[in-house]
Amino acid sequence: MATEQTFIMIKPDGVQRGLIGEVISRFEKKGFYLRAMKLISVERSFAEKHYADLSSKPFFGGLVEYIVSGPVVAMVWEGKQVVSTGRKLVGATNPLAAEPGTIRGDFAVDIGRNVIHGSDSVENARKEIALWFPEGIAEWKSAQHSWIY
Ligand code: RTP
Repeated sequence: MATEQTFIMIKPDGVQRGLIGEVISRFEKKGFYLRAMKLISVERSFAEKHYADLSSKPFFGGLVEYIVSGPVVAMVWEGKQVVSTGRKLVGATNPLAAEPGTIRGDFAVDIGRNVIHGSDSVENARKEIALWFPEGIAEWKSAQHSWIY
């Protein structure tokens, strides 16, 4: 099973509601490594680029408004199969359909305020990491690595 990287973003509602620590804690406790993180507000054009695949959807305008409505936490997490497993930790897009125990299942009710984003494929993770971290990511390895693998 390959070591992967995924892009995780705590959306503006998650930041405003004080869920940053909760999200980080869940990924850390699972055994994934935080490789990069920043709190930033993004421009409309940047949010449109991130969600370009959804530009034809009727909710696109509202989605972009939502993402630019406050700061977000952009993160890169690393580990075995972290892309698909990260999506499991995040939960279904519609929080009412998301299982309890997932982040959306535990902390959200509205699809338009669903707290968190997670890359849906290794290829999209690569693109999103390049978009959000054009400065690159510092090399390091956790001292706990051998206790998890
Ligand atoms: P994300 O990209 O944010 O991780 O979400 P996702 O893969 O689970 O879902 P996706 O279909 O890519 O949708 C992106 C975000 O758009 C908002 N959305 N609103 N019907 C609606 O009003 C609707 N559908 C989607 C959600 O914030 C979703 O996370």
